Amino acid sequence: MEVRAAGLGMLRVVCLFAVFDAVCLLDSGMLFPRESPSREVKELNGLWDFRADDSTNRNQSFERAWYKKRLAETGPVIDMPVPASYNDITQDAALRDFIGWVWYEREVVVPARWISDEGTRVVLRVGSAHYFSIVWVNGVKVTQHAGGHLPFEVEIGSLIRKDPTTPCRITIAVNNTLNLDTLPPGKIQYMEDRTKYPEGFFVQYIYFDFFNYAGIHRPVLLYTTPKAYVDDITVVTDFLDNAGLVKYKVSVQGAATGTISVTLKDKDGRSVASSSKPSGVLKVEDVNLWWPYLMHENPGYLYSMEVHLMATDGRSTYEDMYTLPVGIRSVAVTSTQFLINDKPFYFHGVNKHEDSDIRGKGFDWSLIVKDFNLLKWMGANSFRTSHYPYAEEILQMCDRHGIVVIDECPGVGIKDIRSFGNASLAHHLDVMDELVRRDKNHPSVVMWSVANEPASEMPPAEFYFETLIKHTKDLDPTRPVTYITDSNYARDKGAPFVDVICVNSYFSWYHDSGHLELIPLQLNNQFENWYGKYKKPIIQSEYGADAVPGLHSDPPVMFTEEYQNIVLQSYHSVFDQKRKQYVIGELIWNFADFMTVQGLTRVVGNKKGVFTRQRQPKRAAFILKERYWRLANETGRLGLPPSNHQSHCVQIMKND
Ligand code: GCB
Repeated sequence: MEVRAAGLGMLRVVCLFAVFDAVCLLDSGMLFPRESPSREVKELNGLWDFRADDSTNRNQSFERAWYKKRLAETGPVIDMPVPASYNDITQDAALRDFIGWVWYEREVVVPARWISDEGTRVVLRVGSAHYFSIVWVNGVKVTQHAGGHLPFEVEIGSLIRKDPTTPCRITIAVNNTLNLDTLPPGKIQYMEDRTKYPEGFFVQYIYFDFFNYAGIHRPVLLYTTPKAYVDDITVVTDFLDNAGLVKYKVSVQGAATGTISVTLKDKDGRSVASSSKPSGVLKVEDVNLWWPYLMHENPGYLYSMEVHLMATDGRSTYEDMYTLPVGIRSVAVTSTQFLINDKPFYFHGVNKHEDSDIRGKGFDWSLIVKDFNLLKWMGANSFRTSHYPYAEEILQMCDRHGIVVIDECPGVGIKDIRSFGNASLAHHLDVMDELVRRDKNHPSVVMWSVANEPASEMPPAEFYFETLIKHTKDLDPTRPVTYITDSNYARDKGAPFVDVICVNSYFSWYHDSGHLELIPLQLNNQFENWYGKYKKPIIQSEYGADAVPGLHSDPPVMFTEEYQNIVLQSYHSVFDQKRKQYVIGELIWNFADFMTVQGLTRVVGNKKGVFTRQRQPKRAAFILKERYWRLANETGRLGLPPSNHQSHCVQIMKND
């Protein structure tokens, strides 16, 4: 490891840790549910009863209180898998395009011991449900949540103990309606012209380019903790010479007094540091830093922080254990560089979506693992969670594989001036609270993105983004903050507040369609203008072109694979000049084709993927693969060849 001037390094560590308490501002935790000797997890994934409220006023389900009885007693129900979007599960176009309340219900057998043991908390957790959710247990409302991409949970132990003989009936109503204050924003319009539209006909306008999939998208589970429990852990890491430093804080709920022990273990289970205080700094000699994929021969190194609590509430003693994976690394930004562990990091990666056939935005391990295999195959070292927070399990994969993440909140499509008002801003601040609380401990997350392509030239954008970015930095002063712009450098109102300029542009596609020859000139000017004005490092956060797989033409025309390739290559030649100066990354739009609303510019979805929606490569995937491995060799200090494994084992179909 490079030895830094001791004075300077120490100063940075002191500064970093001085601001640490800010990361602990939020009063309750949202630790990922993990099993431990003191905690059990019961997944409620599988088939739930499902019914959409398609009444004309979209409110009959509440008028008739569907939550009070079994859903099947209110009318016909169908099987609905959880997690999954409901839209593409049936053959019914009305359900695919449904706007309003849908109802999910499931009866759960709760282990008797969870019920009989008063010292056990039983927590119901929903990984995410899009967009607004209300939850009842045995007909009693227990919680509600606004926002489609972050988890919410509620303790239900006392409720299920009231009548231990009845099964635990969980009802979740989910509404995908978007309005000007939701994130993302949308607008409902009722059509009044009776010569064209029947009574009650309305449309949901959205200002973003992906299908507004809805339903319960991530796992639902019950988990237990003891009555006194580890509620939250915050870690901030750095290093000095070859010692790793882990500043931590453990918060406890349910007991006024207790003892805590914290042990940091390496990959082999050896204790490398420990403490008996609820907060402090753990020092790790000969540290294995967390490095990005292709930047080090041992990327994604994770320690395990085992937190052990013994607490008493006066009557009983409780013991809780929680283990948090910890990656030790630093992040910093200069006017021309993005530094991870003090080394320049170049983002060569992708933008993604949570999107696939049939399951829509539903969580699916097979898809996740396939995507990681594709990312690693193509030599991608990073992605942006365009345009909303992804499942936490995906971030855990990033931690383990060393894939660097720009973590984006669902602030996509803020285009209407009314979406810059106080109510929208207040909700946006809340969503950032939830996002930082959930993702603050992931080493893979190196930057927050608070929005995508807002109308940042509108006058209220200045106050809006100043407030939002300052708030995010107050929550987490250890990571840079950005938003993604497509605005002109001279008109953009939020850029003074970001740490890194992230620009989307589609030269020769949305502007000067067909004129590939203009890309170098326009892209060069884009970079020079932004850097000239702001002197901040720049990421090309989106670029690309639609290609219908198998469509060919030479000379290239739009929508062919050849056209997509020339767009990519023309951008790359400019990136290669500018990355020697201040361009710190390039993220292709998009990793894979994805579904959108129907419209004149979309042929069964957005086709800018370098993979198809079924994850088969277009020609562009090979161009990126060749480039990313070359970049890894140049910028990642590894000298790795692209792996071209040939399989020697084939399956042969016998015809005779
Ligand atoms: C963008 C948006 C992204 C779209 C993309 C496109 O600028 O950020 O959501 O899908 O362009 O293909 O139009």
